[in-house]
Amino acid sequence: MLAKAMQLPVLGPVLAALRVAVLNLRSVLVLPWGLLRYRQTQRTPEAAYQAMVWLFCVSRGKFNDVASRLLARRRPKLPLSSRCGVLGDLDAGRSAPLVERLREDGYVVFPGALPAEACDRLMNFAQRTPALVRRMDHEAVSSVPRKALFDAAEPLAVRYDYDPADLLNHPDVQALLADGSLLEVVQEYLGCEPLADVLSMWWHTNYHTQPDAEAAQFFHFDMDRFKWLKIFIYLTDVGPENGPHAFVRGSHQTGAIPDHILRRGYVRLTDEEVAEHYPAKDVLAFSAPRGSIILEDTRGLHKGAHVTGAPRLILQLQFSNTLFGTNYPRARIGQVVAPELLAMLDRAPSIYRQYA
Ligand SMILES: O=C(O)CCC(=O)C(=O)O
Repeated sequence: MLAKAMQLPVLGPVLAALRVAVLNLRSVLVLPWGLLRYRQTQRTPEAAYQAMVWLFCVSRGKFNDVASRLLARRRPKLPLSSRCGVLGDLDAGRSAPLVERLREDGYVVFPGALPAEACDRLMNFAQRTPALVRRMDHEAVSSVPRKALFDAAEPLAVRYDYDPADLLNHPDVQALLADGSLLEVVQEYLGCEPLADVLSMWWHTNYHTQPDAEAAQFFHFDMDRFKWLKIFIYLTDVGPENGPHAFVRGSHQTGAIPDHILRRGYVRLTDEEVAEHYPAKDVLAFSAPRGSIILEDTRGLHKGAHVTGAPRLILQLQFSNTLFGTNYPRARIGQVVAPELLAMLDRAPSIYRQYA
């Protein structure tokens, strides 16, 4: 009896280690199969996606680094014809310091980089296009429509999402997808020809009195691909009360998220949990005028802060080094109206293969 009791505390760690070993082995076996299936079908089997997330967590990011280096060898960077655009003229190596800051800090902010006219046109689009009403609170409210026009005076939900298919037809979105300065930074950061990936635009409102986990208002890391860069564009002025985007500086780096958080997998973290591990000076919230662009590696911890005042409208583009990972609903460009995108589709159609 005594001998049994003495063994019990040992058994816990042994079983845990055994479980980790089994999951490691399973992931290492499932992943190559998943990559093969992805090549055949352009869809990622769920088990293979879970294996990717697991391997990221147990290796504290090293697995993604190795996979990304291998991918970069297969798809070299493009010779871009223009490196000019919303971030300025990035010719002659001018992107290097930006990429260095992305590697070091995980983000770079360009205040007011998108011209006011483009912000106006996108706001106009948001005001006349029905968006998905996402109450997030799981209440069965049959009176709330699935899609509605956003009304700032009377929001029906904490979040409204625009359909990527609608966004893809907008001339300014098309121009941003083909923007020479964005493509330059993205491909230097990824180290390979980029792939246009998740495209979204959403309102965050003060509909809820508390932050909402499903609306990405708690800290979390993304893990949809091996490597990616997100481009957030504020389309409203954002101050502390409008749900500024928040990021933990440096948390995108390999090994920067502590083991005990990664062991919990893909979870939402409270501000207190984040404060336990990172100095306050590294927990940043970006108040900035409309048109501001934030480039960010959201492998690091980030969130949209809770909105207590006027709603925030944000546009998000993403470029990744593979589309293996989360399967997003397919969306297609209806008509190419931006000359910039027309030119890029001609030069490098593979960048846009998920949309074209
Ligand atoms: O709304 C925000 O600022 C956060 C967005 C976010 O968490 C994400 O895109 O993963």
